[in-house]
Amino acid sequence: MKKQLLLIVCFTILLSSSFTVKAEPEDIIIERIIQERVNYGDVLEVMIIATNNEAQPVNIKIEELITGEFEFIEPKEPKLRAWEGYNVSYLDWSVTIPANSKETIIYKIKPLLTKQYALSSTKAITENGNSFKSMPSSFRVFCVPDDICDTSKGENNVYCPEDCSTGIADNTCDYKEDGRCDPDCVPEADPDCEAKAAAQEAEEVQEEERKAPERSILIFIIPVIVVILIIAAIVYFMVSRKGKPTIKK
Ligand SMILES: [Ca+2]
Ligand SMILES: [Ca+2]
Repeated sequence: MKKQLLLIVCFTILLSSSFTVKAEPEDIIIERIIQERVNYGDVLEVMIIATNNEAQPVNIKIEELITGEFEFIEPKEPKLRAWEGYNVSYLDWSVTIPANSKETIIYKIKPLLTKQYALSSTKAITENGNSFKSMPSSFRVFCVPDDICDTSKGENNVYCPEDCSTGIADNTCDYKEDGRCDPDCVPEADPDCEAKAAAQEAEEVQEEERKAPERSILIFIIPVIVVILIIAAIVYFMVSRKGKPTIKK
């Protein structure tokens, strides 16, 4: 009986120790810190903080997918991975974080468009296979006004109203009633396009009505000309037959 009890105690200790080795979600915390507002042309500094709350060091691989319009500043080049026919840019780091301490990673990228960007979660995986991730982040790149609406910088009426007025071709339908039919909108999306389409339709109807009498005259004249031509052909045929000399036997 004593032997059995000893075995159960040993098994329980072994089982609980195997669980304590495994990192629980609260043992490793991954955070990403970025500025939420940057100006066009600015370099964005991204800080990843990995916190190890375990009583022992942990080896961890951190990975950051960076999709979108960016220039890599530090490091200069991302790594590339094929994914569903595309090359996806990413950065990764392998770090050992001592017990109850933090590790900070910094990288720098330059956003190439004036718009709202979103970054997916930073992912981390320990050598035991436990995975962790940060919250996703977003930030906005503000335009630096220069009186030129430059769509190659992503400027449009939404993200750069200082340079881009409503109703212009800026790859954004702005839906506004400003007397200009936005070429980026489907006709029903912009009230000005609807008005323009209605005016165009009315003009087409007027044009049709103007052409209608001309068409009815043509409908009358063409058959008359055809009949005259047929009669002329018959007369010509008969006259030409009469004019032929007859041979007497
Ligand atoms: Ca501009
Ligand atoms: Ca537009």
